[in-house]
Amino acid sequence: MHTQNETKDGKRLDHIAIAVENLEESLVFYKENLGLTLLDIEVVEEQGVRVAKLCTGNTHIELLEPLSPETPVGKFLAKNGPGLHHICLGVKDIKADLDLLKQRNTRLINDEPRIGAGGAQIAFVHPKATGGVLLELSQPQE
Ligand code: CMX
Repeated sequence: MHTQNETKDGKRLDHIAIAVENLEESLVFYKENLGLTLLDIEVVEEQGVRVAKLCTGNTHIELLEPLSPETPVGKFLAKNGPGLHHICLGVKDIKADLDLLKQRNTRLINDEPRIGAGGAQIAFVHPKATGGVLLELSQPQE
């Protein structure tokens, strides 16, 4: 049964991700000044980021610090400076969602799921397909 927090097929807003130059400096605002709880800090080598996960109830905020300037977040920061990087929808069946998007000729960054933070299966949809927002789909680890 679906709840008010998710769609019929189990989609829900999982997180909003913000690109930052330095996690610890950014955490002064989000954790100390705003009072959000820091759940975890994790390095995701494949995506080239160090991720701080902050609890915001049913969803969370992720702060993304690049591991190097050549990574997607490093390039984003060089071009735009810190700011909103992507939104993430939690999904129940990422392969089915990707298949449907492929059938609809949607511009995907990842045709097949990769492993992201927390061991989730993830895939990105190109901002040109979504109205200018980088979109991550994420199927949490069972
Ligand atoms: N949000 C919105 N638009 C974005 C964007 C973002 N985060 N990043 C790039 N764009 C836009 C650019 O503004 C540009 O638009 P215009 O052509 O109108 O100028 C267009 O997309 C292409 O941008 P680019 O800088 O030339 O492209 P890049 O080579 O930097 O690649 C992207 C952009 C999205 C394909 C690349 O960053 C990517 O593959 N991202 C997916 C992986 C990722 O972001 N991983 C980090 C997070 C991992 C995690 O959270 O675990």
